[in-house]
Amino acid sequence: MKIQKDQILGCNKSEIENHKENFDFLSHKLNKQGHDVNSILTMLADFQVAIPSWALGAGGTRFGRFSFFGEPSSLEQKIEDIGVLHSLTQTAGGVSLHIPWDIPSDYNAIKEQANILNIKFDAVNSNTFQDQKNAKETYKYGSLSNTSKAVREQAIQHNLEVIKIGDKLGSKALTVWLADGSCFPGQNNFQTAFQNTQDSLIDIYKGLPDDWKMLVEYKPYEPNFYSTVIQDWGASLMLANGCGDKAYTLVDLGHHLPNSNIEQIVSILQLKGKLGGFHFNDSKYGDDDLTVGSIKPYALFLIFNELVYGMANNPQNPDLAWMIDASHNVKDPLEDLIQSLEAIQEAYAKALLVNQDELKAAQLNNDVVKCQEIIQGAYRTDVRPLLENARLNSGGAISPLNTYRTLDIRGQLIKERGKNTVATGL
Ligand code: AOS
Ligand code: ZN
Ligand code: ZN
Repeated sequence: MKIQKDQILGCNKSEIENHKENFDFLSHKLNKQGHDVNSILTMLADFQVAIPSWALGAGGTRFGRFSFFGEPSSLEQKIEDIGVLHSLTQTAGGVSLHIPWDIPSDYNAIKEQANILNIKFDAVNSNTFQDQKNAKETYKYGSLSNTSKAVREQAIQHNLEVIKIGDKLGSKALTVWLADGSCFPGQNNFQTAFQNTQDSLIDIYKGLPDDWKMLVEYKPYEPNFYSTVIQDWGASLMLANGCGDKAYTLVDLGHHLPNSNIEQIVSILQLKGKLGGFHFNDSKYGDDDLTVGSIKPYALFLIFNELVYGMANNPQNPDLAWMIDASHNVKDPLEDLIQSLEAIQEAYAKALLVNQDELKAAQLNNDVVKCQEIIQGAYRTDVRPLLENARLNSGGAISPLNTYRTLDIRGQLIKERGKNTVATGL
């Protein structure tokens, strides 16, 4: 499955007149306000988000999984799907693999395929939350934090193996997310579990190539429901600091207790040069992994506002690894990812419209009302014509979703792969 350039051009034809009208109106208005529309368009075009291999099939819950037709069942097919997303949106320029779900059988072939599609291998994810076939030790009571040295050693070796696999593909980061924790008070000694985790991470860190990063993801609960070893950004930051300069905190939007001020967390981590990666999704209750921007788009914008500020003012913080971490049951996964990518670009574009000089002046005057007006003025702008234009300039679709449907991509995938496919992964 590959979308040809002229198929996209064909679909753009019916949208171009409308687009031009909306874009001219908006860019005229923004230029008058003193914005540099061209540089905003370049920034939008440069902003690339990695797609995780496990988001391309239907997700599931512990109550069941309803598969979606024409899902990818091999790594090649997953990359093919990301290729489709990338040609339409021009924003999905990366893939994030999960080992062992995505071990390549032929490294050169997979690299060449990704290269042709202009997709780079982003952070690789290790998996010590499931027991693997023929594994000697079990992760039932934890992996890097386990009281058994043999279990910890197995988990460390797995992470080192993941680094090796990623290295062969050109990845530059390892993401560590642990399910480690406890379900009942008294089950674990918090201090021992934390110390074991730190020591294990240091052992993994020693195997990190010089130009790699280690991203430590936190999460307050699930699958353990009393305590999680790396429960919050504080725990993650302590562990990263305990490892060294190449270790960073990774923020996943769904991994916070209700009403946490996530924008403040990302802001301070950037100030300290310790924000390494970011997982996008949305949620109403917990780690719901819903489509980005589907529940709390204003919160997403406020987070982007801090990210934009940090990217402009915190050279001490490295470039971030951006990834969509969403997965669910009810939508065509590719349509869902198109919606997520759109929501990300939309929040980013709005954040780029915040006039930082004016905001600073209003802050210094303690003009609280003006501060809010500036922030909300940017948020209320309909920036979609900017997104359309950025895509158009890079050869993408004015409307990725309409084009996806007009070209009947899902229908073609079903023809190629069959109806009752099951994706590998969760
Ligand atoms: C789990 O809740 C985390 O969000 C992980 O980043 C990720 O979803 C997991 O590693 C996928 O299997
Ligand atoms: Zn995540
Ligand atoms: Zn999660």
